[in-house]
Amino acid sequence: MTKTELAYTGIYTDWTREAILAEVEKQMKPSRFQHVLRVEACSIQLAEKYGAAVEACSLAALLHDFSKEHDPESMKAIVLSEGMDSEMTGYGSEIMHGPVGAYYAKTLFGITDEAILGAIRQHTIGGETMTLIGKVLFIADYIESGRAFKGVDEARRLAADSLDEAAYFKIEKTIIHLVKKELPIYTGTIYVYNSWIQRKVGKSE
Ligand code: DGI
Ligand code: FE
Ligand code: FE
Repeated sequence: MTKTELAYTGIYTDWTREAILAEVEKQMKPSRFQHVLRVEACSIQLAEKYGAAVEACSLAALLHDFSKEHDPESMKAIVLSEGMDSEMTGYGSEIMHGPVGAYYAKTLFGITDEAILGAIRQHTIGGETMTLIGKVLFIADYIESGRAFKGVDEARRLAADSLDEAAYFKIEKTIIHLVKKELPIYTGTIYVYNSWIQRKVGKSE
């Protein structure tokens, strides 16, 4: 399936693909919009390989960074009024943009599919449990063709064999990266790391 064949209308949202792209493009600088399109392309490839719902993965990718460049004060207002974890407000837009992006996916784009909303919500830190759609977005955001950090080739190799191995790699490397940069780690990030490492250790016993 090519991207232009994706319609969405009536399946996940009444918005057309063109209208979604136009709205997303308005929210961010051109370089980030290009990142979004690359995440979508990578998500579609992973979805086809692992048997995930292609249109749902495409839609989650297009909307995943919707709020990334929004004013942190407006995001904070949504976090508090929606009863989300207020600790998220202490990390600028980094932690809030996933959950706030999911809020816009629901309220602005009318998406009710919990797998799509959860994928957007969890895309930065992952989750103790993730759906297939959630894992596809989590990995595609990390390995899309424009990413060039040390370790991305290893992540791409892992993703060719196992979404779980790639997800664990991202979770572990993100913690290491944050520690090296002396950045504060959100409690949710540590919680997700603990749940994945416990499962991994459990597996090898
Ligand atoms: O939005 P993107 O840049 O495409 O990617 P993303 O949503 O995965 O965001 C990645 C950023 O979030 C990256 O710079 C690391 C940061 N991040 C993830 N977990 C934490 C965090 N930053 C802090 N300070 N604490 C965290 O726990
Ligand atoms: Fe993001
Ligand atoms: Fe992203």
